[in-house]
Amino acid sequence: MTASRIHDLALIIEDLDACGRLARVTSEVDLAHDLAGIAAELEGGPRAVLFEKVKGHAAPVFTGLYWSRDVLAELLGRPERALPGYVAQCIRNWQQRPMDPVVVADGPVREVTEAEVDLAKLPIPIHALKDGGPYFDAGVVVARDPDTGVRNASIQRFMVQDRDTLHVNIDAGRHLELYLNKASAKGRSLPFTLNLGVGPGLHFAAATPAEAAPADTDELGIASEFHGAPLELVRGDCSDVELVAHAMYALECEMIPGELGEEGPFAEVTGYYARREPRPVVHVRRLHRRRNPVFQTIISGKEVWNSVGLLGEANVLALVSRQVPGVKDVYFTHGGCGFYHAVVAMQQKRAGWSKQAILATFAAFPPLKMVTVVDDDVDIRSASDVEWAMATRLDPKHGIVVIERAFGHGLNPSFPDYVGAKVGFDCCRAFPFRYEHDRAAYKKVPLAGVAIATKPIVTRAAASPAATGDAPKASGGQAM
Ligand SMILES: Cc1cc2nc3c(=O)[nH]c(=O)nc-3n(C[C@H](O)[C@H](O)[C@H](O)COP(=O)(O)O)c2cc1C
Ligand SMILES: [Mn+2]
Repeated sequence: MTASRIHDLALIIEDLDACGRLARVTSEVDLAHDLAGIAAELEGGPRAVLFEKVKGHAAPVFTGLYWSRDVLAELLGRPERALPGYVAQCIRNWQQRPMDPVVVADGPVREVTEAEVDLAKLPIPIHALKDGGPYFDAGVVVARDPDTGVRNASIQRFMVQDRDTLHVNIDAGRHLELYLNKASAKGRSLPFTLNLGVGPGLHFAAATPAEAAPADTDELGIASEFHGAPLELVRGDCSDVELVAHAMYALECEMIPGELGEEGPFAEVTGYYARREPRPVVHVRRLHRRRNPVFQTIISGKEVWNSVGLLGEANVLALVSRQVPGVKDVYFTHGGCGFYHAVVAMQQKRAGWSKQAILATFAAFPPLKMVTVVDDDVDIRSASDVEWAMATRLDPKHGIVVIERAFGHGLNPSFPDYVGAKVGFDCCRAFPFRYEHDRAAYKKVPLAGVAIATKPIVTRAAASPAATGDAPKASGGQAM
């Protein structure tokens, strides 16, 4: 897939289909729970999914673009393990010489402007069983700093309240919160656009953490870097905030400071429901769309772990490898929700630097709760390999760092009101290295040239499911 096509979700879907990376669900599906239920079964598989027939709607629903790093690697034309380094490089390029977006005269997102806003016309799914309603959870918010006019991009979840009202969750410390507070101080409302159905360049730009993209920079330029060309915007009708020219839908919205409405529950990236609480109200003033739009949704889980997680990894790698010589690679584990547990690989150069790596990693990404540092002979993407380092190299008396009452991520139930304890595990060999910590290794022998004879495996009665009383699992439908 070429960089010049990843700015447009319609082209991405075409390309995924052409290389066998798209599953089409052709049965009719209900937006309430069924669509997400099917997506949850297919989550993490080798294909993204297009729900072609959605009950009561003409537009299809697309999901799964980020749930497999293999698909992402294919999309970005890079080996999977090179992704954090590639993303870090794009962000570094942008920091050094930003390629600002351009405003163009027209774009696909303005093919249709609805005479009146009616969100019931959009195929917005209800995901988990206890979710408070249908949600936009994959749209990119573009807003302007009320003081400086600098643009910001972010992703927030929006619960649909009625035909033209949303309630939004803005986590503490987000730039959108800062902008809303600034608008409030000026006694003004905050206009923004919500752009639905975009490619990974813009999605990543929006998910770039504040530590890499401070509030005084236009982080839309990060998308330009991924695309290899300036991101295209078009003017809206209601304010000076632009729409993303190649989005599927763009909603022109307004928040009036102080206006709150109940939002939640929502099945979150943590595997828990986010609580229902009063959160900012959003008025949708205008709705633009393509003539044939596709609605993108993300079920909280692997897709977020691979997008927020990948951006977090890239940023930690960029910052920490500069601060602590010897840091080679970073992985945000899926068990850690892509947010809370970083595993860092390093080649130790001096005693004590593995502890420095723990401190620098926590500083580089505030939502982290756990940091595990291992030597670079450990596969940081393998939970059992990391456990091996912990089981054989961690000195529990001196290698565990606990930081109490630190700022963390409010969605994590062990951080009530964003405050909790963090823990770092130094699972590196004692430095300088001693013989007993040398990892045993075998000669790498390619099996291609080795003749191996086998017989089919025969399962004896005692090991078969029938003998243990477990019924074999029914296998309906086509395997993905
Ligand atoms: C799919 C997805 C959903 C997200 N949902 C929210 C959300 O509901 N609220 C929020 O504050 N951040 C959410 N985030 C994280 C922010 O978008 C992300 O941290 C971003 O960097 C914030 O931008 P800012 O640094 O400009 O504030 C989400 C991220 C992704 C990828
Ligand atoms: Mn920002």
